[in-house]
Amino acid sequence: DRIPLKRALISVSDKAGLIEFARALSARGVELLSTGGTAKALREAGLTVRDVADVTGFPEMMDGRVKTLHPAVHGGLLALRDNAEHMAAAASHDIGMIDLLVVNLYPFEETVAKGASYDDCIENIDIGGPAMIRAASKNHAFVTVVVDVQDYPAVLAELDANDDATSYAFRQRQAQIAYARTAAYDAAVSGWMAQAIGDEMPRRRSFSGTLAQPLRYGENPHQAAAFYRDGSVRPGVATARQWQGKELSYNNINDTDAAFELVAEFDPAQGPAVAIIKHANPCGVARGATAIDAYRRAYDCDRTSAFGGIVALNTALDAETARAITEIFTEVVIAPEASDEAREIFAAKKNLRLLTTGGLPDAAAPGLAFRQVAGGFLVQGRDNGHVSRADLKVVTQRQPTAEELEDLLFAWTVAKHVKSNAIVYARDMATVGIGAGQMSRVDSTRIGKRKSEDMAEALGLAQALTIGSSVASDAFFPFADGVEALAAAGAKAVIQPGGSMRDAEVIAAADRLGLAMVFTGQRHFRH
Ligand code: 93A
Repeated sequence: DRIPLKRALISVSDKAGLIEFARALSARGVELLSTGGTAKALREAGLTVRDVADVTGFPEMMDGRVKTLHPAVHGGLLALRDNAEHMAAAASHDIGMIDLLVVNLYPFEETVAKGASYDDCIENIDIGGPAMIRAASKNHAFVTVVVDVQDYPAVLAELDANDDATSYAFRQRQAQIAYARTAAYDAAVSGWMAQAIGDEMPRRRSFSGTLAQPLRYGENPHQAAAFYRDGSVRPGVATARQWQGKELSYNNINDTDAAFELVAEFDPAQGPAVAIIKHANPCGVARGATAIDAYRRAYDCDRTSAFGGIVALNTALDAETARAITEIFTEVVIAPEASDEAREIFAAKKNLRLLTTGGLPDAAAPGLAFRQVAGGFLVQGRDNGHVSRADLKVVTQRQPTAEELEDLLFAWTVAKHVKSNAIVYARDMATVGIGAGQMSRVDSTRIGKRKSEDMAEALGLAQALTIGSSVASDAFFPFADGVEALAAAGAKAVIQPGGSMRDAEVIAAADRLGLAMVFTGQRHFRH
């Protein structure tokens, strides 16, 4: 199964590492064929190379749209070397065999990412490259294919280990990688077109990603895992720069994402916001006059749970906030930026990971969210829902005060990022009690209250901060008991979608208990 490499076709857009690789091939006696730009680069480096145009007998034409789409190329890639008819056909048409194909495609994804025009994106859809990659991969019994600059050293190592030949196992693995690349490429084109058409959920599309990082393990140590990128340039955990600390784990990535997406809801122009996340749920969120103020108030929601948590900021991390964060064990901190001084403070904490993103993602942007089920996966538009003051409908006799309204909207925004059933108590733009992930809404109500009572005791407060608070519920109250439980916790104002069959009973209970209640008309389940 060892196939010696005699002839290589190299056609690459990304010319990184090209010269060294081609020189190493040439030194092993491999004849080089190349397309225009690649051939030029190789010649300039003093290498001997034959033009593909010379092999096909056709010049590259139509702005390069047609350069390698020719039987002299595809016959050389597809012919079965052990099939007499194939070899006779090749001989009669003077088609030489190609043993190694090195292609990296027109940078379609990068062109889209930099916001190029529609026509520019179209022109960057590679046709000849994928055609050759698919041909060479199909014929991996005889042909070696390379689609990634990172694989050049592995090819040379393989040749060194096999007397300038490649093994079947190597070629098969390269073909598998190559098909992953062409599939991802076409998925990117289709996804971009869906976006251009403005169809968020087209009936027929495919999904794909490229490996960002193999992970040590998954949610648990016995699960294999990897992190894939979807090509989006959205500032966040996938595109962040990590300054220090060991590699992020599967759970870290998941929690860091939850933290950053939550703080991105809050416009930094209206002041800093901080979220502390544990197990994908917030255990404290606050806005503040300063970052450290927001951090301390978020921390005071549930100090116990904040230990070993993940902290996200919607503004730059400054030195004093960094110092405060290091007072307890924190796994990850993510922020748009971090000052030099803040980074120095963190440098002493070897286990703390610091990520900066360069900006905040747009919480209102469209996008897709996935969930796996047995036999398939569910796809939906990401929850980019938002309500503002004008959307709210007061349904009780008592109107919420201006402060209550602010806290209601704040709590509502946090509740969107809490697993259902979600109950979020807030005061002065800080959460003071969060009930998450319960099967009964009343239980979430009670948990938020109890946590607030525990904190009041720990902080030596006269009473729990849920007393006088404003509360958000991610979905409607099916019965009046939830509202009664909120009143028992001392809440004064409630925000919820409304729409229950028993809305009238729920509103009557709120009126009887002196609560102000507003409906949003929008639900934020998060399961
Ligand atoms: O426009 S194409 O789809 N038509 C082709 O026939 C073709 N053959 C190779 N683009 C084609 N390529 C691509 O050209 C390769 O995939 C590679 O990305 C690029 C290399 O061009 P150059 O050698 O001129 O820099």
